[in-house]
Amino acid sequence: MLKPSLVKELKNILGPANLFTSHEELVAYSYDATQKESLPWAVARPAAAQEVSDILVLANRELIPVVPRGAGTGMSGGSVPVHGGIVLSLERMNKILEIDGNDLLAVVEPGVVTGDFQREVEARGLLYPPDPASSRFCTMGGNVAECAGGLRAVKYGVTKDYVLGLEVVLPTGELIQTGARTAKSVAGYDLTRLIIGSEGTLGVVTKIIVRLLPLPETVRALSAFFPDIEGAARAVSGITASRIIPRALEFVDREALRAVENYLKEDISGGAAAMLLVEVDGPAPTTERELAQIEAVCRKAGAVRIARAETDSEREHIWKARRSISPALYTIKPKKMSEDIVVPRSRIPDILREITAIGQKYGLLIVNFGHAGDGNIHTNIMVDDADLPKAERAVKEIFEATLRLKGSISGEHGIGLSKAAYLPMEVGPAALAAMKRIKDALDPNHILNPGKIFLEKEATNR
Ligand code: 2HG
Ligand code: ZN
Repeated sequence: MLKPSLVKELKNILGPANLFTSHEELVAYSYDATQKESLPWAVARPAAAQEVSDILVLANRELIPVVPRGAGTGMSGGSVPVHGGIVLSLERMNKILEIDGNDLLAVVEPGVVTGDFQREVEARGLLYPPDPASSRFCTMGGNVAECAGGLRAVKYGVTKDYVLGLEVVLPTGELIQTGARTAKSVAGYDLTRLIIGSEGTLGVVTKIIVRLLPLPETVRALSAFFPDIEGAARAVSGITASRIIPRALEFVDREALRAVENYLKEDISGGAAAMLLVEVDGPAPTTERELAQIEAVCRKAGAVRIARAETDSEREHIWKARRSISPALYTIKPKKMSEDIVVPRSRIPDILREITAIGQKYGLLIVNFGHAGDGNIHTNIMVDDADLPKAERAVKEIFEATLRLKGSISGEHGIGLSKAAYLPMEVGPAALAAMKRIKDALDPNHILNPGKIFLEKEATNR
């Protein structure tokens, strides 16, 4: 609960309409896509960096937690206010400030919806490549906080590869500019990279300068269906072995296919056990040649059916099915533990074998899909409440297997609450201590997004 005097002070900063304190409003900002929830004491909706700064100064004075929030689509609990406090929703800071086709950059506020931004730049013949599966809802600020990856990372990289600079309010209230509007800049420590992926624990991003690319001349896609997951894995290796880098290379296993078919009430796969979705872009002769090569590789790997998307609407249809997997999985079980392990691409068959064995050992249904081209697999353990303890043990074993294969426990969703217990397994004590010293230096009172990334107690808060 906030003291009435603080409510008054916050209303003075924000204007009375932009501070929410009613129970219904607090519930609406209490959760993210992990289904974890915790009520904040208040929700602040600033319209400017100065308001963000004033709130952080007040929060430091009063030692109140502040939790930055985009659209709440996060997959690791990053925006869940586990210690209460103020949720700082950036939803009103939603302007595209500039799109510069000469310098190939854009400047946006954090609350801009990523998909809206992609459409705006595409209308000007430009491309913003990062493309999280939730692009219709997620925001650019949330993408920066988590260093979102998504569907096109295999060719184009992830959010950090497109951010040139940031405006950030530090936890203590100072406003800083990081990076520059240039293709290069090595002036001092790279604070841009430090803030990207820091999950709202080191600063509140109030402006983002991103790099753009020319829009590719053509985009072509196909789906390929396999009688087993091994065939799909062989095709993934075959495609990269033919020196083609598609802009998307996604795989979907049997359970995920069935879930999405039920959800969309449509037979997509004709009963296949695995599907690959492949998209290439570039000049027309190149994409035509690459598509034919990919078809040949898929056939050789055992594909039973290959369907080219001949029109833009067919292509959108394929991607709609892919983007629907995450919500569709809730038709199987009420809860899912969404992991986003990543292994060197060549180790995908090994990790899938290990995951199957772990699922069998614990009698758990584990669904796998995702960014095969990146080695980034969305391993979803489907559970009822009663399954949670054994699912937790299964997750630990999956992470151990991932690290043995020289992978990482999170490719794109971040550590947040879900993986805080496991971060030490990957980074070790010295790196963990260095990370904590950075946190202490920038946020001496630990008011900004407390309880995230670093474990506070033994339980994992899942
Ligand atoms: C995706 O690629 C998202 O669809 C969500 O990263 C993954 O639900 C998931 O596990
Ligand atoms: Zn993903």
